[in-house]
Amino acid sequence: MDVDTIVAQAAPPGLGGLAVIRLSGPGALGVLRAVTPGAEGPPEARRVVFRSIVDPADGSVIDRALVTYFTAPASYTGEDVVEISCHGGWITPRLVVDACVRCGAREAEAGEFTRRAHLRGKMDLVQAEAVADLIEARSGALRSAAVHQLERGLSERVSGLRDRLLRVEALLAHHVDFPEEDDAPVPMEKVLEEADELAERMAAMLRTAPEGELLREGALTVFAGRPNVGKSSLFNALVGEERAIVTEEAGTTRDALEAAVQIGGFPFRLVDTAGMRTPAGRVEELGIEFARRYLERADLILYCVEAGVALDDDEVQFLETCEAPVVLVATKVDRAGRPEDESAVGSGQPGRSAEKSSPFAGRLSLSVETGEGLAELRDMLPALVYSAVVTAEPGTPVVTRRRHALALESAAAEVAGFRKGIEDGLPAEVAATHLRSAEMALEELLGVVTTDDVLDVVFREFCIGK
Ligand SMILES: Nc1nc2c(ncn2[C@@H]2O[C@H](COP(=O)(O)OP(=O)(O)OP(=O)(O)O)[C@@H](O)[C@H]2O)c(=O)[nH]1
Ligand SMILES: [Mg+2]
Repeated sequence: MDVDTIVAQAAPPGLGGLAVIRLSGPGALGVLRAVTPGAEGPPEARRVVFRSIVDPADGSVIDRALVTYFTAPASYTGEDVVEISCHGGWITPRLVVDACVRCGAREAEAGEFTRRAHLRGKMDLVQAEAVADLIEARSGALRSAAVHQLERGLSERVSGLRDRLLRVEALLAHHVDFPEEDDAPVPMEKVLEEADELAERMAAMLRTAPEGELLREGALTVFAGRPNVGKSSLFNALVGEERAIVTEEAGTTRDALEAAVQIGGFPFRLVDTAGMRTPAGRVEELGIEFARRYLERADLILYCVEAGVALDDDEVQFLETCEAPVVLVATKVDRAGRPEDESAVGSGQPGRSAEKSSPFAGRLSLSVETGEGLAELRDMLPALVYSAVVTAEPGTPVVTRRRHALALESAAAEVAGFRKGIEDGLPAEVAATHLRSAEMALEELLGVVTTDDVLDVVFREFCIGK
């Protein structure tokens, strides 16, 4: 276990009324006393006291601050912790940290406080990851998934899976070798039934995984269509500011332009691209090439076409090759007749998903000029990308990390392996090794058993002071 005392600024450096400097480790109180030499006696635990923080190098006062002392194990890290709330800004917090270092503390590495909290049993690994997600969340959806995870929502589900696994093992044991006093052995069908239910629970959790990972990055949403149809105008409208240049000339956009936005609480990365046509020059050609590359990676495509104008054969052909779901957007509806009059794009109900036979995940008409249809588009987008998250039963934890998905996948594969083993006539004791491997995968996920490598990967992405 760590025995040294670490210190870091818990809020990012910069202008702000307050800064919090956190110390953790057995020497926390000693460091505090060294930087507050005038104070009488140690502060009472969990009571805020007012102290002058002194530079041990020359005895000068750095700042006057509020200090709280938390005794182990009732603290964030489970160690002795001191929190110093001093004035914010560029210099003062840094001087306080330096003073603590001079008095024997070591500057903390990224994520070290939370890592210690995990190692001292204050939170499991999944909760520790939630701390990072909560801090980094740029959308309401990731924030609420993180809070749920911090409150042990995911941990409890995973522990529940582990309990069920143990139950399958216990049933199996009774099947193989039932004690005299029991009425009869457990039939194998009963064991397999339980295993199947367990597998289904794992599958249900895994269903949110692809979308859960998107919550952390944002869904790549690419605007495409012929030049001049109004892609950049729509991009600007959704971003909420004039980011892309808009002109009446075809071929205005040359580069791909990206912006991160939140729509209905969900994160999207919008990408405006060059309009597709036979390029007029090298720059435009490159722009179109860029657009193609984005389209290949897209999670969602907004294909724009002017209201009243039919899609031509090239466009239909192009849309057939798109792997991502496509929303057909009829633009500039203020100029055209009503959507009912349109030949190509007006056949669906605006703002509603098209019927199943349609190649489009959705279609609607809008005008950036009048704002018509924009709210419908915003309403439509989250469900198109995040349907598993949106429709998941309330309380179902969202699997937001690759690490979780991999562990669940491997556990599910082991349960399937167990079933297959039994079907293939393997002795039950041999097939049962799959169940133990599944258990291991779940324990690794929770951090019941972890190697330093796993911890390094998890905590590497934390910021200093967490
Ligand atoms: N009346 C009306 N005009 C619009 C609307 N949306 C865009 N326009 C106009 O259509 C022209 C082209 O708009 P852009 O947003 O630059 O179109 P684009 O698809 O990005 O064009 P390129 O970048 O050249 O491919 C501009 O003159 C816009 O003002 C709309 O909803 N109504
Ligand atoms: Mg443009």
